Amino acid sequence: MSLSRRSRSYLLGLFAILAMSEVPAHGERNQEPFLRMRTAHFYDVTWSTDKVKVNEDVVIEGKFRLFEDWPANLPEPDVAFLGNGTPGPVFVRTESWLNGRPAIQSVPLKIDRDYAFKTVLKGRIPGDHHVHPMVNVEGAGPLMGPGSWVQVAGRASDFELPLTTLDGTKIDNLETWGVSSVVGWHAVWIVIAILWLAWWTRRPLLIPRLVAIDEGREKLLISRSDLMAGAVLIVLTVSVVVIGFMWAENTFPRTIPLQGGRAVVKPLPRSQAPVDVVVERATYDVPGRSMQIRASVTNQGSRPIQFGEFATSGLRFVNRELPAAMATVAPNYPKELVPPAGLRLGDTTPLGPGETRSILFDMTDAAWETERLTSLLNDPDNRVGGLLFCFDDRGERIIANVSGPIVPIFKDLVAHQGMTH
Ligand SMILES: [Cu+2]
Repeated sequence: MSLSRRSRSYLLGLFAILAMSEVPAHGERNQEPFLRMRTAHFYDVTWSTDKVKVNEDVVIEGKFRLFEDWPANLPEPDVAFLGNGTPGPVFVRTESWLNGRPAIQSVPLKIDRDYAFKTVLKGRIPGDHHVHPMVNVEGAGPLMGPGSWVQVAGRASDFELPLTTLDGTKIDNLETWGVSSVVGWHAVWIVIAILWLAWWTRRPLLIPRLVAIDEGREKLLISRSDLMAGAVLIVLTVSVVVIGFMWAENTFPRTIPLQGGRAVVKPLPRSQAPVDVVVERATYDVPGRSMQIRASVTNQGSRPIQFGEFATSGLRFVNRELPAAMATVAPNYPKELVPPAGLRLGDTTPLGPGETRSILFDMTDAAWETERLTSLLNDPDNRVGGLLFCFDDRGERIIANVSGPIVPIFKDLVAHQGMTH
């Protein structure tokens, strides 16, 4: 059964394509859209560098808002933990901060509030790694922010994690510290276990012993020397435990258990000039890969505002016509997360103080498909969620929540809600 030449070359070609094609993600796109659109919205995320050596730091900073329209099927973020989404332990997180407070422990977080985070990651294993900020919520799982590529250069064997403990003990490398005593104590117990097993296995085993019991001669099975060996082993085991305890107490006189308590972090203050967005109709045009949201927007502030960005699931639909909004996109921000057409508005006149107007927001891009967000149309709860970034005439930013049910449009021929209506 040999493959024909043709099918062989076909297979080779297929493998070549598979080998060449980049694998750009590590699972973040497989998260359900409701998880990505209606839980933690990350914004202002920055990566201090895209290239480090082993032992060098990359600092990830930014903010996230826990969305107002939190999915009903998820537990609320009463226990949350700040982490990082990376492919395995390729970095070591040496610092975690939430609103300037240490976030080493889990914290309860509040829905519809914003938090500023900072994590410091130290390069450990060389390679090109996609690095995301992440919040783990008990019961809801990991909520990922946007990802950027960070290259770690050098050799993994050069990695070091030195530390000085509270009592002044200097640890050269936390990666290997204490490993020898763990191995040593395991070895002691393994030797004892092997001796004990060997003592019994050197004699006839299961079947002869069963026969002896069946014949009522079980007294033959345990000899005087067996009893002696058992007694020696009891004495040896108890002595090893006592000696081990004394050794540990002596070597490490002060030990503090891992701290399992909860920290408390206050959310960032709310905006003083809120913008209210009430979604009137949201549609997703499946063939056109276009999301359109018609919403009634009320400016409750005292200055006119314009709309600069719609952010959802790490994607940033930025209004290219608004310089204040474009200025927030750093040159090194991952390009694939900033769709080129951006946010287009049905009406670009600024919204005056106290004014309410129905405005059409248009976000058209293949990213809806490539980021697999369109599978939200198959959800039993198909609601869209995101943040609308508004800018007043002084460039001040106000962040509004946008959420509502979304209706798919499957036919190309159906008229869009016109941009000019
Ligand atoms: Cu990623």
